[in-house]
Amino acid sequence: MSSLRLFVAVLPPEPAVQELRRAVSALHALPGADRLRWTAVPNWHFTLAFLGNVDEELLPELHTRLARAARRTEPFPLRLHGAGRFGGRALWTGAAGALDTLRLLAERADAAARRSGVPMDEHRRYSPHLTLARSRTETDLRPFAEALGGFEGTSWQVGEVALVRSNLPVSGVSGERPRYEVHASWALGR
Ligand code: 2AM
Repeated sequence: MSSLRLFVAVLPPEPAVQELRRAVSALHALPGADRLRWTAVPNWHFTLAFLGNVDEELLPELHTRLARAARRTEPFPLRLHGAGRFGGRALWTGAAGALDTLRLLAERADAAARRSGVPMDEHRRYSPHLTLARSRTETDLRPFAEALGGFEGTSWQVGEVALVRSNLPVSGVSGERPRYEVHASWALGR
């Protein structure tokens, strides 16, 4: 049976992406920046739930349940905020604003996936972040996190949740990044 690699995400709107892009471009000049794998700007997102490979036959139920999760959640304010890192492996920007609602939406997306039959066995504790760069080896990311630490984006109203398909690179070309495409999206609230 064929399957799709999927995750549920909040996508920042273009003005927020451009603010972040300007802030991140300053990091590219720091020592060691060229040894990091920077995520592609059009791919920037906040993951709510990572589904992994989902059998195609589960999709109708998944769509119905995610639509319901979206409908039950009112639009909420969010902004890009500061920087952090997962050890020496990943650099990210965080979120501020109605984080309780973001978490609630993440829980609802997770529950929607489980109830649709997605095993959700790669579950991680939810920690809102937008990954900016990754490193294959343990790297000191502190200078990058410090340089971006004061970043505050303009708040926007999250009005939509997206189911995103991740197409992993098949070429084997080192450094090639996954391609993401929005598979479906639903408006929040009624
Ligand atoms: P990351 O940015 O921290 O790597 C697409 O891969 C998205 O799903 C990314 O945001 C990635 O988080 C997230 N992701 C990948 N594997 C995951 C997992 N096992 N659990 C939770 N999120 C995951």
